[in-house]
Amino acid sequence: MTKTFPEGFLWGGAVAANQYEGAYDLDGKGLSIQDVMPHGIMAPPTEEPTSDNLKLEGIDFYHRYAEDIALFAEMGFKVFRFSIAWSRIFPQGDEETPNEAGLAFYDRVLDECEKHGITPLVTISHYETPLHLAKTYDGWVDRRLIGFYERYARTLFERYGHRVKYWLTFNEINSVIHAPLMSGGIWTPKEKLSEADLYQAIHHELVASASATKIAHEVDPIIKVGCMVIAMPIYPLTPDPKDVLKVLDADHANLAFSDVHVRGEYPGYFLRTMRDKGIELTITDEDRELLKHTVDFVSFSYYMSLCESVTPAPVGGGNILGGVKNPTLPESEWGWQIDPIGLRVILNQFWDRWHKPLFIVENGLGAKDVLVERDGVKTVEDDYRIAYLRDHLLQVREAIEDGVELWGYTWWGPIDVVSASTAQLSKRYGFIYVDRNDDGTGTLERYKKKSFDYYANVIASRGASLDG
Ligand code: BGP
Repeated sequence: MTKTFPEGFLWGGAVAANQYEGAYDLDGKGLSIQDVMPHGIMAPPTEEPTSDNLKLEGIDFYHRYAEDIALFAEMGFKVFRFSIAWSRIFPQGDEETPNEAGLAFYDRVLDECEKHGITPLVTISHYETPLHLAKTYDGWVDRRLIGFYERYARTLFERYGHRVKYWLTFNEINSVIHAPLMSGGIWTPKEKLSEADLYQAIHHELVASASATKIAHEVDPIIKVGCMVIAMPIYPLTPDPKDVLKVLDADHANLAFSDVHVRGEYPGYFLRTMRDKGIELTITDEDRELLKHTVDFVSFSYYMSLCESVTPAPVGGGNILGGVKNPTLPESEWGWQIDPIGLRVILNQFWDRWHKPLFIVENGLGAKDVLVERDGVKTVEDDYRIAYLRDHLLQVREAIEDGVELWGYTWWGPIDVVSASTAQLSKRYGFIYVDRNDDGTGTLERYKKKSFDYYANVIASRGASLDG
């Protein structure tokens, strides 16, 4: 029997401003932390923007948005997830009034989405804290960031709330433990950052997220606000109960964020961690009240699973979170282990844990593509990407059969963008190839890959073509 996805399922793709917009200093935009991170998350930032930073120009979506959104529409996208660059709206982050030219740009993007009947899904903060907030306040370590973020979020809801129903507060909020600068705008180098400051920053982000949820619902009750986390099933490497316990600890470290977002208070295991670490968080009564404004849905990125073990074992490659390599799984050219079944596992776990609607807002394969010519047309024969997409969607379909309430699926990087972790363009995810190379050369021309038609067919058949 052919199984299809539900009617109204939101199929689409996801991107982030700093990885594709370019125009880093146009129309009043201020600098963001990404403008001084030319070499990815592990490398220290530079003093000034440098010409080897591919994000400064990105793939020039800022000027080519109409053409790109038309291509998404051609694939049949129902939803387009993008982020707003905070430093386009508040160039320094702490101003009283927003930059009108920045706001107008996103009006134009939304116009194009509406023209094609594509529902926008907007991330308010996706790894692009204004640089001034990072340098002057040490990012989210400073409580004043809550107020700046509230002003920014309110500005967005008031301006776009009538045309944007779905919002995400922070991209992969649980990554801040591992990537304090990229995720928390924390300028203090990771090795010098105290755990007390890190957890206080986390608390500030969680309060800001809840406060934005409250504001959104006040501005327009129809708005749906979601949290966004890295989802990572963690398996014990062996049946040793100590390995299982290690998995529990690792799960808790990841899930604390979404537990607070969904339950409106800190879970007991998190408070215990604070006690064990000797950290006394500053939590006001007002903070506690704000945290009760819980999210409408839980969204997440899924790229891989990992293992945990108490005995030393080879380290897993990966998307920000650490862990042990799974000896049973293949991996991408960047060492990210490929585990479609893990997606079904995590969908079920999340649904069972919270009974909140879920949204897969990132999933994809970063690979080296080779542009070839077929019948006089340039393309990429990316069968590996098609296989990845098919295998994951088949598991998503199973999870829906299991009873999981899932609103949609946005493939990460439907068009090639600059990588978040390595800042390369050669780590390509797109169904659309962009002619730009790691050395900055290239015409920026767009070409459809083989996966372009494949995804279009999947969407048109509501997943029935996956069996073909
Ligand atoms: C997630 C980020 C995205 C995106 C993706 C792929 O962690 O939210 O911004 O980039 O991973 O990662 P990368 O670009 O490092 O391959």
